[in-house]
Amino acid sequence: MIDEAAAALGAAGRVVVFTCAGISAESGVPTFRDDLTGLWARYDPEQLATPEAFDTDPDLVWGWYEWRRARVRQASPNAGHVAVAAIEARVPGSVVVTQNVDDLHERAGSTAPIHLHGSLFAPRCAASAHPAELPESAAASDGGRIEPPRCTECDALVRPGVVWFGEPLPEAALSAAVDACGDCDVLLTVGTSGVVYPAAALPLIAARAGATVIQINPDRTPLDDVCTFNLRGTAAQLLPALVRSAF
Ligand code: BV8
Repeated sequence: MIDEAAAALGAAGRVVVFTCAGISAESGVPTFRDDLTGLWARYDPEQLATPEAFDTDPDLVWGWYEWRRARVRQASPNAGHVAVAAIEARVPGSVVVTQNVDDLHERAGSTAPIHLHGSLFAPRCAASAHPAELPESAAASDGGRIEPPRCTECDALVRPGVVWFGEPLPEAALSAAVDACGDCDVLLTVGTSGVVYPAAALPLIAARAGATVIQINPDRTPLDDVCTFNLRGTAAQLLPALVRSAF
């Protein structure tokens, strides 16, 4: 099956690579399905990643994002991220769309991945959305609660530059992603559980537009029936093999 999928990828003029938490798992960045560890073990990520949680306990939520930022800083892109950058190099005009808030695609050489859910490296004022400076060092360990910095303009709290549950996605990013998916020959979906919307609808948009949809995931997901090829395995194993066979 990987050779058939590779043939479709090799023949494609317009490719969308849609990546999610699974592609960063082999870099040591926990997915949302993985249980949180240490101090965070007793929290549900979907509870912490909400405006309500930040209103209730900003130090807890800021501490959690600083802990995640420290983990990403310590991590390195894996062969999956590198293969995505290789696809971009081989297929001009290909688009990388990610749900991830880490910067591993950029560190692997991807030019301008579309971050649907924001970034750990773009804090902003919680009141005016004015961009804010990142504190010097991210919390080194399970630092727990950390008081968020204050906005230099209006002294309001600074919040992480991510999209929380219940918040709308950045319009420009979402419409660029929807347009690219509605007009591609091949969409590669890598390491998503396919449950978080509206992002999870993107492979469906591509399939309905007649694209070949290739899924890479060690497990079954709700996207299986939408996909032309379901490749069971990990991103760092299968993406390089797919690229080698396609180009
Ligand atoms: C909104 C940033 C409206 C923050 C994130 C329709 C139906 C049902 C619910 C909804 C719906 N529409 C909206 C909702 C509500 C909600 C939602 O989808 N809830 C879900 C949980 C049911 N959506 C929202 O709230 C969205 N906003 O709808 O706003 C609105 C509109 C106008 C005005 C006001 C409001 C916002 C959603 C974005 C939330 N922010 N992240 C942060 O990171 O802290 S989501 C976050 O979780 C990630 O970004 C990612 O998107 C998601 C995790 O999903 P995955 O990436 O798929 O990862 P997961 O851990 O789930 O799975 C990992 C997969 O990888 C597994 O399948 C595993 O098998 C695989 N894997 C593991 N290892 C590997 C691997 N694969 C390959 N290789 C490996 N090595």
